[in-house]
Amino acid sequence: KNIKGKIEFKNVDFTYSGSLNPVLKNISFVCNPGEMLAIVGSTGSGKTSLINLIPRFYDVTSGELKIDEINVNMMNLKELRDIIAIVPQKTMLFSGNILENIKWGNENASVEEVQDAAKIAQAHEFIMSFPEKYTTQLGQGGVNLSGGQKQRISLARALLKKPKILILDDSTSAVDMTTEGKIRRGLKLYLKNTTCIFIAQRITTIREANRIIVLDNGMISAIGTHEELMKNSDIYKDIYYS
Ligand code: DUT
Ligand code: MG
Repeated sequence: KNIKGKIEFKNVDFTYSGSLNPVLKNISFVCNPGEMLAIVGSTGSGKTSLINLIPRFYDVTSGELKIDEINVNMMNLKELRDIIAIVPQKTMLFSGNILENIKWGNENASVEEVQDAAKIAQAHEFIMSFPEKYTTQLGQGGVNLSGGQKQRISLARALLKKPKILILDDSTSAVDMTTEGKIRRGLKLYLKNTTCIFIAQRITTIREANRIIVLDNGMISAIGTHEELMKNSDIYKDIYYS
Protein backbone atom coordinates (compact mmCIF):
# COMPACT_ATOMS: atom_id res chain seq x y z
CA LYS A 1 0.00 0.00 0.00
CA ASN A 2 0.93 3.62 -0.28
CA ILE A 3 2.53 4.16 3.09
CA LYS A 4 4.84 7.15 3.29
CA GLY A 5 6.33 6.36 6.69
CA LYS A 6 5.51 9.47 8.68
CA ILE A 7 5.60 8.83 12.44
CA GLU A 8 3.89 11.06 14.97
CA PHE A 9 3.95 10.89 18.76
CA LYS A 10 1.35 13.12 20.43
CA ASN A 11 1.58 13.54 24.20
CA VAL A 12 2.54 9.92 24.66
CA ASP A 13 2.94 8.50 28.15
CA PHE A 14 4.03 4.95 28.73
CA THR A 15 4.13 2.87 31.90
CA TYR A 16 5.15 -0.81 31.94
CA SER A 17 2.33 -2.93 33.30
CA GLY A 18 2.86 -3.75 36.93
CA SER A 19 4.93 -0.62 37.37
CA LEU A 20 3.82 2.63 38.97
CA ASN A 21 6.16 5.12 37.34
CA PRO A 22 5.88 6.13 33.72
CA VAL A 23 9.09 5.54 31.74
CA LEU A 24 7.97 7.93 28.98
CA LYS A 25 6.29 11.22 29.73
CA ASN A 26 4.52 13.55 27.33
CA ILE A 27 6.50 12.53 24.25
CA SER A 28 5.57 14.61 21.19
CA PHE A 29 7.44 14.76 17.92
CA VAL A 30 6.97 14.16 14.21
CA CYS A 31 9.34 12.16 12.06
CA ASN A 32 8.71 12.95 8.42
CA PRO A 33 8.78 10.40 5.59
CA GLY A 34 12.37 9.67 4.61
CA GLU A 35 13.77 11.53 7.57
CA MET A 36 16.67 10.20 9.63
CA LEU A 37 16.00 10.84 13.29
CA ALA A 38 18.45 10.00 16.07
CA ILE A 39 17.59 9.42 19.72
CA VAL A 40 20.25 9.96 22.35
CA GLY A 41 20.17 9.88 26.11
CA SER A 42 21.77 8.15 29.05
CA THR A 43 21.16 4.52 29.93
CA GLY A 44 17.68 4.02 31.28
CA SER A 45 16.38 7.26 29.79
CA GLY A 46 13.72 5.34 27.82
CA LYS A 47 15.16 5.10 24.29
CA THR A 48 14.37 1.42 23.73
CA SER A 49 10.97 1.79 25.39
CA LEU A 50 10.15 4.61 22.99
CA ILE A 51 11.03 2.80 19.78
CA ASN A 52 9.29 -0.39 20.95
CA LEU A 53 5.98 1.47 20.87
CA ILE A 54 6.17 1.99 17.10
CA PRO A 55 5.61 -1.68 16.07
CA ARG A 56 3.31 -2.02 19.11
CA PHE A 57 5.53 -4.33 21.12
CA TYR A 58 3.81 -2.31 23.84
CA ASP A 59 0.82 0.00 23.62
CA VAL A 60 0.95 3.63 24.69
CA THR A 61 -0.63 4.24 28.07
CA SER A 62 -2.03 7.59 27.01
CA GLY A 63 -1.65 9.95 24.09
CA GLU A 64 -1.51 9.03 20.43
CA LEU A 65 0.95 7.31 18.14
CA LYS A 66 0.23 7.67 14.44
CA ILE A 67 1.76 6.46 11.21
CA ASP A 68 0.70 8.47 8.16
CA GLU A 69 -2.09 10.10 10.21
CA ILE A 70 -3.52 6.72 11.27
CA ASN A 71 -3.52 5.74 14.93
CA VAL A 72 -1.45 2.56 15.15
CA ASN A 73 -4.13 1.02 17.36
CA MET A 74 -6.46 1.17 14.37
CA MET A 75 -4.01 -0.58 12.07
CA ASN A 76 -3.84 -4.30 11.42
CA LEU A 77 -0.90 -5.54 13.51
CA LYS A 78 0.55 -7.65 10.73
CA GLU A 79 0.34 -4.80 8.20
CA LEU A 80 1.93 -2.46 10.72
CA ARG A 81 4.82 -4.81 11.39
CA ASP A 82 5.26 -5.55 7.69
CA ILE A 83 6.32 -1.96 7.04
CA ILE A 84 8.73 -1.78 9.98
CA ALA A 85 12.09 -3.45 10.50
CA ILE A 86 13.87 -3.26 13.83
CA VAL A 87 17.43 -4.15 14.59
CA PRO A 88 17.07 -4.78 18.31
CA GLN A 89 19.61 -3.81 20.92
CA LYS A 90 20.13 -7.48 21.77
CA THR A 91 20.87 -9.40 18.59
CA MET A 92 18.65 -12.42 18.07
CA LEU A 93 20.22 -15.12 15.91
CA PHE A 94 19.26 -18.78 16.02
CA SER A 95 21.28 -21.91 15.40
CA GLY A 96 21.04 -22.54 11.71
CA ASN A 97 23.15 -21.22 8.90
CA ILE A 98 23.89 -17.59 8.06
CA LEU A 99 21.59 -17.57 5.05
CA GLU A 100 18.66 -18.83 7.11
CA ASN A 101 19.37 -16.23 9.73
CA ILE A 102 19.41 -13.36 7.25
CA LYS A 103 16.31 -14.62 5.44
CA TRP A 104 14.34 -15.11 8.63
CA GLY A 105 11.00 -13.42 7.99
CA ASN A 106 11.80 -12.90 4.28
CA GLU A 107 12.07 -16.50 3.14
CA ASN A 108 11.26 -15.67 -0.48
CA ALA A 109 14.22 -13.35 -0.97
CA SER A 110 16.65 -14.22 -3.74
CA VAL A 111 20.35 -14.95 -3.18
CA GLU A 112 21.14 -11.66 -4.86
CA GLU A 113 18.86 -9.70 -2.53
CA VAL A 114 20.43 -11.39 0.48
CA GLN A 115 23.91 -10.54 -0.74
CA ASP A 116 22.96 -6.94 -1.47
CA ALA A 117 21.61 -6.54 2.07
CA ALA A 118 24.70 -8.22 3.52
CA LYS A 119 26.95 -5.90 1.50
CA ILE A 120 25.30 -2.76 2.88
CA ALA A 121 25.50 -4.24 6.37
CA GLN A 122 29.24 -4.89 5.80
CA ALA A 123 28.65 -8.59 6.45
CA HIS A 124 29.23 -10.02 2.96
CA GLU A 125 33.00 -9.91 3.15
CA PHE A 126 33.43 -11.78 6.44
CA ILE A 127 30.73 -14.28 5.44
CA MET A 128 32.60 -15.04 2.21
CA SER A 129 35.81 -15.59 4.20
CA PHE A 130 34.27 -18.63 5.90
CA PRO A 131 34.87 -21.95 4.05
CA GLU A 132 31.13 -22.61 3.90
CA LYS A 133 30.26 -18.98 3.13
CA TYR A 134 26.51 -18.32 3.45
CA THR A 135 25.81 -21.88 4.59
CA THR A 136 28.14 -21.54 7.59
CA GLN A 137 26.38 -22.90 10.66
CA LEU A 138 25.92 -20.63 13.64
CA GLY A 139 25.60 -21.65 17.24
CA GLN A 140 26.11 -25.17 18.50
CA GLY A 141 28.65 -26.99 16.36
CA GLY A 142 29.08 -23.96 14.14
CA VAL A 143 31.18 -20.81 14.19
CA ASN A 144 31.09 -18.28 16.96
CA LEU A 145 30.61 -14.81 15.59
CA SER A 146 31.89 -11.70 17.35
CA GLY A 147 29.36 -9.25 18.75
CA GLY A 148 29.96 -6.89 15.84
CA GLN A 149 29.53 -9.67 13.28
CA LYS A 150 26.24 -10.71 14.87
CA GLN A 151 25.02 -7.13 14.71
CA ARG A 152 25.84 -6.97 11.01
CA ILE A 153 23.90 -10.18 10.29
CA SER A 154 21.00 -8.73 12.23
CA LEU A 155 21.21 -5.51 10.20
CA ALA A 156 21.31 -7.46 6.92
CA ARG A 157 18.13 -9.25 8.00
CA ALA A 158 16.37 -5.94 8.59
CA LEU A 159 17.55 -4.43 5.29
CA LEU A 160 16.38 -7.49 3.36
CA LYS A 161 12.86 -6.68 4.48
CA LYS A 162 13.06 -3.34 2.59
CA PRO A 163 10.95 -1.67 5.25
CA LYS A 164 9.23 1.70 5.01
CA ILE A 165 10.43 2.41 8.54
CA LEU A 166 13.81 1.21 9.77
CA ILE A 167 14.59 1.31 13.48
CA LEU A 168 18.13 0.75 14.72
CA ASP A 169 18.61 0.31 18.46
CA ASP A 170 22.29 0.79 19.11
CA SER A 171 22.81 -1.58 16.23
CA THR A 172 26.45 -0.87 15.50
CA SER A 173 27.67 -0.49 19.08
CA ALA A 174 30.02 -3.49 18.79
CA VAL A 175 31.23 -2.64 15.27
CA ASP A 176 34.56 -0.83 14.86
CA MET A 177 34.42 2.80 13.75
CA THR A 178 35.82 2.25 10.26
CA THR A 179 33.26 -0.44 9.49
CA GLU A 180 30.52 1.64 11.07
CA GLY A 181 31.44 4.49 8.73
CA LYS A 182 31.09 2.18 5.73
CA ILE A 183 27.71 0.97 6.96
CA ARG A 184 26.59 4.56 7.43
CA ARG A 185 27.53 5.54 3.90
CA GLY A 186 25.79 2.48 2.45
CA LEU A 187 22.68 3.10 4.50
CA LYS A 188 22.47 6.68 3.30
CA LEU A 189 21.90 5.51 -0.27
CA TYR A 190 19.68 2.63 0.76
CA LEU A 191 17.49 4.82 2.97
CA LYS A 192 16.42 7.28 0.26
CA ASN A 193 12.71 6.48 0.67
CA THR A 194 12.86 5.00 4.14
CA THR A 195 12.13 6.68 7.43
CA CYS A 196 14.88 5.83 9.88
CA ILE A 197 14.90 6.21 13.64
CA PHE A 198 18.12 5.20 15.28
CA ILE A 199 19.60 5.12 18.73
CA ALA A 200 23.34 5.62 18.82
CA GLN A 201 26.16 6.52 21.16
CA ARG A 202 28.89 7.66 18.79
CA ILE A 203 28.78 11.29 17.80
CA THR A 204 30.02 10.52 14.27
CA THR A 205 26.85 8.49 13.74
CA ILE A 206 24.49 10.80 15.60
CA ARG A 207 25.43 13.93 13.70
CA GLU A 208 24.41 12.35 10.38
CA ALA A 209 20.77 12.54 11.46
CA ASN A 210 18.45 15.21 10.07
CA ARG A 211 17.28 15.77 13.63
CA ILE A 212 18.19 14.49 17.06
CA ILE A 213 16.00 13.92 20.11
CA VAL A 214 17.66 14.20 23.50
CA LEU A 215 15.82 11.98 25.94
CA ASP A 216 16.28 12.58 29.65
CA ASN A 217 14.51 10.55 32.29
CA GLY A 218 11.65 9.65 29.94
CA MET A 219 11.10 13.16 28.65
CA ILE A 220 12.24 15.00 25.54
CA SER A 221 14.75 17.47 26.84
CA ALA A 222 15.67 18.92 23.45
CA ILE A 223 15.14 18.28 19.76
CA GLY A 224 17.05 19.76 16.86
CA THR A 225 19.97 19.44 14.50
CA HIS A 226 23.48 18.76 15.76
CA GLU A 227 24.33 22.45 15.39
CA GLU A 228 21.20 23.58 17.23
CA LEU A 229 21.74 21.16 20.09
CA MET A 230 25.38 22.18 20.44
CA LYS A 231 24.03 25.66 21.20
CA ASN A 232 20.96 24.75 23.25
CA SER A 233 21.39 21.44 25.02
CA ASP A 234 23.82 20.91 27.89
CA ILE A 235 23.06 17.18 27.87
CA TYR A 236 23.91 16.99 24.18
CA LYS A 237 27.13 18.94 24.71
CA ASP A 238 28.09 16.47 27.44
CA ILE A 239 27.60 13.62 24.98
CA TYR A 240 29.66 15.45 22.38
CA TYR A 241 32.59 16.12 24.69
CA SER A 242 32.53 12.75 26.47
N1 DUT B 1 12.11 -0.94 32.00
C1 DUT B 1 11.12 -1.70 32.62
N2 DUT B 1 10.70 -2.85 32.00
C2 DUT B 1 11.19 -3.25 30.80
C3 DUT B 1 12.18 -2.47 30.17
C4 DUT B 1 12.61 -1.32 30.81
O1 DUT B 1 10.65 -1.36 33.68
O2 DUT B 1 10.77 -4.29 30.27
C5 DUT B 1 12.58 0.31 32.63
C6 DUT B 1 14.04 0.35 32.91
C7 DUT B 1 14.38 1.80 32.80
C8 DUT B 1 13.33 2.37 31.87
O3 DUT B 1 12.32 1.37 31.75
O4 DUT B 1 14.21 2.43 34.06
C9 DUT B 1 13.86 2.73 30.51
O5 DUT B 1 14.50 1.59 29.94
P1 DUT B 1 14.98 1.55 28.43
O6 DUT B 1 15.44 0.17 28.16
O7 DUT B 1 13.91 2.10 27.58
O8 DUT B 1 16.20 2.58 28.47
P2 DUT B 1 17.31 2.88 27.37
O9 DUT B 1 17.39 4.36 27.22
O10 DUT B 1 17.06 2.09 26.16
O11 DUT B 1 18.64 2.38 28.10
P3 DUT B 1 19.99 1.75 27.44
O12 DUT B 1 20.79 2.90 26.90
O13 DUT B 1 20.68 1.12 28.60
O14 DUT B 1 19.60 0.76 26.41
MG1 MG C 1 18.07 0.61 25.16
